[in-house]
Amino acid sequence: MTATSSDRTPSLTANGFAIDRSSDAFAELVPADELLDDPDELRAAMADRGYLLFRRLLDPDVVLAARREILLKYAILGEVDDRHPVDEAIAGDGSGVATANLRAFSESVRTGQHYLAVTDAPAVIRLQETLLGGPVKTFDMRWPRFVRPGEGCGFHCDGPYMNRGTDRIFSCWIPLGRVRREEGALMLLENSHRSERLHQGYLTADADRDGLEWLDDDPAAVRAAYGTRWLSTDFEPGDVLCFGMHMLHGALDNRSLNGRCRLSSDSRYQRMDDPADPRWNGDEFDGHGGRRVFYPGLGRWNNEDFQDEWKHVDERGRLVIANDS
Ligand SMILES: O=C(O)CCC(=O)C(=O)O
Repeated sequence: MTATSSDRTPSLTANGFAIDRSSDAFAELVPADELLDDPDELRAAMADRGYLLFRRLLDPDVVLAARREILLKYAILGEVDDRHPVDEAIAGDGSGVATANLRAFSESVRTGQHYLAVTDAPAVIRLQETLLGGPVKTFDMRWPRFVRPGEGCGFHCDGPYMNRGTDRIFSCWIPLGRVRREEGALMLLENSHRSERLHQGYLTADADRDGLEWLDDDPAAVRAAYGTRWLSTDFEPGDVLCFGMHMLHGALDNRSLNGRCRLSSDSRYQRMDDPADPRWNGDEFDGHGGRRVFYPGLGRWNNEDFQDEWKHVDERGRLVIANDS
């Protein structure tokens, strides 16, 4: 029997749950490239769809330089197997993670010059200025994300994590290299930005004060409760996905068959004249507090105490990980 193309399409999961790919449950994100030069249409589309996807908003070479800069650092930890070309991001044994200074590592990754050239690219800043109607700043914290095969991300909105200053903020999810659906692409829940249930409950919370965990991990249950269809796509270097604080999202699991890790970035933008969330802005911002560093993955805790993304370290920056992961 010959294989059909659907036989060869890997199945998609999120948090280990199969994704229903029927047309009323799952669809493609719609690009907004043709709106880029029309500020009113752009703002209207953001209000209507809750997201804007741009293909090749960024120069792919700038993105790929950031990719290489970051993957070389992960290769030092053994997280990338450099018996393959480093740019392929094939997962290594991570043998250096336990003994490395992850505080220094994490800062080095998120302050790399090639990485900053992506998050703060003129095209991204112009887009944000159009959406926000004035001069903008990038949050001082940036979230470069390395996602190993088998890993994903629980469902949440960004609001409760970012909204102590204002909720006039947009997130940009930027693939740092190709990210096919089955390699862990971001997924947004269509129309969730209008969900009254979210607005009356979850979106009034402050993630730290209220000890939020992931909202849920079951994509079908979340879809039924808060939106219409899950939306995702295959991403290429140069693409940018922008969405607001009320959009419910998560990620498809990275199910790469050849061990490819997913590399992407989250960055946030707000008007300069709006108050900034002190968790992520200022000379010595303190994130979720305590002695921890942004180092996503390595286990699943339903994000209790932010552990899926933030890892406790000792005074020398060495990983201190809970035994029950
Ligand atoms: O890239 C991911 O897996 C999740 C990113 C995300 O949802 C976020 O940072 O808010």
